Amino acid sequence: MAAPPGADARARPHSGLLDPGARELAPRARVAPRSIAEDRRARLALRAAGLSAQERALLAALPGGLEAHGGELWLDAPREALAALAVRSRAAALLLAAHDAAARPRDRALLVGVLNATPDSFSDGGRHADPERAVARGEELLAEGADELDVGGESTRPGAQPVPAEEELRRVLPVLRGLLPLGVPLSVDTAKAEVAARALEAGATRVNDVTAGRDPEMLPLVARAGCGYVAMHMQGEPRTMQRDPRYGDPVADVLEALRERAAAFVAAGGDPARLAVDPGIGFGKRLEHNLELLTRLGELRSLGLPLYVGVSRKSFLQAIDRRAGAARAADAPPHERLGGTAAALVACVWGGARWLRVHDVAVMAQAARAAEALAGAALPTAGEDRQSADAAGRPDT
Ligand code: HH2
Repeated sequence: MAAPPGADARARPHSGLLDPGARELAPRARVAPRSIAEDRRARLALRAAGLSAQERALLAALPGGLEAHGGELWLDAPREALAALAVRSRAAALLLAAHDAAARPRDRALLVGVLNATPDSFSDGGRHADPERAVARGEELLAEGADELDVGGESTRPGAQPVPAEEELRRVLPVLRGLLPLGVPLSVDTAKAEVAARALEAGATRVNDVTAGRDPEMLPLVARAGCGYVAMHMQGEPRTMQRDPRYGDPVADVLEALRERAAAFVAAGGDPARLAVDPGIGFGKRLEHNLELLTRLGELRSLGLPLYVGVSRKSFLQAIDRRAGAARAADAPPHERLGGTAAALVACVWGGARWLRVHDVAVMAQAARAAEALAGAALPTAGEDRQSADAAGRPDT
């Protein structure tokens, strides 16, 4: 059996369990980073007293199985095996929840403010086409609590036509230069290496690429520059991507595509510590694909890379309203999709997203903080749990 839960120096204490049952059963869940990134094993210390003989036999039969240590049992099993068992065993389902909650990052999610210097973006097209107005909007986003600003000069909305590099540069460079004195990290939302190179010279420190490196010059460029890079998944291209997107299992397919792009980034000489991956909500995806990705976001963390997600104001939120027969909400323009965006953001936070790309920073910062608190509030840290167990006079095992 591998090192006991909690004995691994790299292990982190858990936080954010949602189900008190899981907390009862596995009060000392630990997830070592390598167990997420590499072997995906669930290593948990659990209370023997919380298990029936039947449940104990089921768990003991898992590869790796159970080992008794004093009054505790240590489980060390592949997460997938635990997930398969969770279908028919409540204890396994609770342990799975404990593992997944422990696998969530403890750092707060960071907010990326969207700044589109375009005439045709789906929700704010034309509003910041003038560089002065775009910079003023950037200042507002910063005041609202943005941790980074993402400046784009080409819309990627469904049906959008590509824009020549010179035009994209004409749109983004003055905005980046105007924002530089604010001292906030800047990213450029572009799929063109030429635009990325000039934007980096102008002060951007990250490239947000919705094509994850389809321009053959992009990955070598970002590797040479040593800048941050967001590799986003998109099926097809913006002009046609929503015509008939298809997947086997959208989560497995997106995971494999992102794994391949991450490997290409590293092969080009990129530093994995500068890489984030994005499932590309709404990019060549139907409503059910988007929902599947958002509700199973945590599975993408098996790549061991920070997740970057954009749900803000997107049309899948309108599709949800349409499906629910909420005619009034379904007719709302994108900038009124605040409630849907906030709800989707909760799923992102609970799924472990590190970066949240949003238009409405103040409201979404509030939603993100609340989502974090709600996840954490249901589960004190291991130390607090021990204290509360002691205070209640309950045995600790
Ligand atoms: N979504 C949009 C644009 N860029 N980048 C990443 N990494 N993830 C996203 O989900 C994402 C993105 C679309 O939103 P917006 O920029 O508001 O619209 P438009 O492309 O029409 O300018």
